[in-house]
Amino acid sequence: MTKLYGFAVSNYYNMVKFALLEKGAKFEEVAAMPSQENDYKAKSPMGKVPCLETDKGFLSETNVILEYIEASHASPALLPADAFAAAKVREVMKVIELYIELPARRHYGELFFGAPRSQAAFDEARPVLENGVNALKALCSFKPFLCGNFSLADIMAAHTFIYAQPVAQAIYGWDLVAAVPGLGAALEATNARAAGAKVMADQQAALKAFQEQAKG
Ligand SMILES: N[C@@H](CCC(=O)N[C@@H](CS)C(=O)NCC(=O)O)C(=O)O
Repeated sequence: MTKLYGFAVSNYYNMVKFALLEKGAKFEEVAAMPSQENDYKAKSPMGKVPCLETDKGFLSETNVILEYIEASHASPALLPADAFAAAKVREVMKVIELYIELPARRHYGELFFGAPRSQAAFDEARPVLENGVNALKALCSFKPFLCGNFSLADIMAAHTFIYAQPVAQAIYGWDLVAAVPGLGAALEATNARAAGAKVMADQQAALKAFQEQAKG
């Protein structure tokens, strides 16, 4: 049986879980934290969460796992059949990962773990986020989802903005979602899907437990 390793606070983990649930795939969740121990790195070579155990072996890197899920479960399609349209969805996914998720992630330490502000992160992340937001405005139709029909890009967006929005709000006083007309409604529709609601409920419960544990 397919096994998804990770934890429900991880937004990358939740992207994969969302896709598996959308596909109606049978899978088991295995609790795992990022680790540089050799036994975990045998599964996920960078020691990151998530990784997926399949009947042929392990896979890491969320976009790769999402592509594998799409290729191995035909229905419902989460990428368009047309090659160009599918590439446009992948373009949006790449923009979200490189120019929203990764710059926002530079502030996770400050916002979620009480780390001191990194001035370099403060100065460098905002212009990247601005370009990312502008790219989404240019690339997405929001009719009604990011690229028209529901796709992997919506899954990635939902579990990127879930943390990127509060990060940008707290660090820059900037509402990233409101900055992209149509994005808020698309995210709401994504999170209202049965799979989206299940992932969100699990994420909220895990986040609460995580915050309570952190308080000690
Ligand atoms: N590029 C990786 C990033 C995954 C990632 O950063 N996961 C976080 C948890 S949300 C993690 O494992 N962090 C620990 C680390 O970076 O060592 C992917 O796409 O799966």
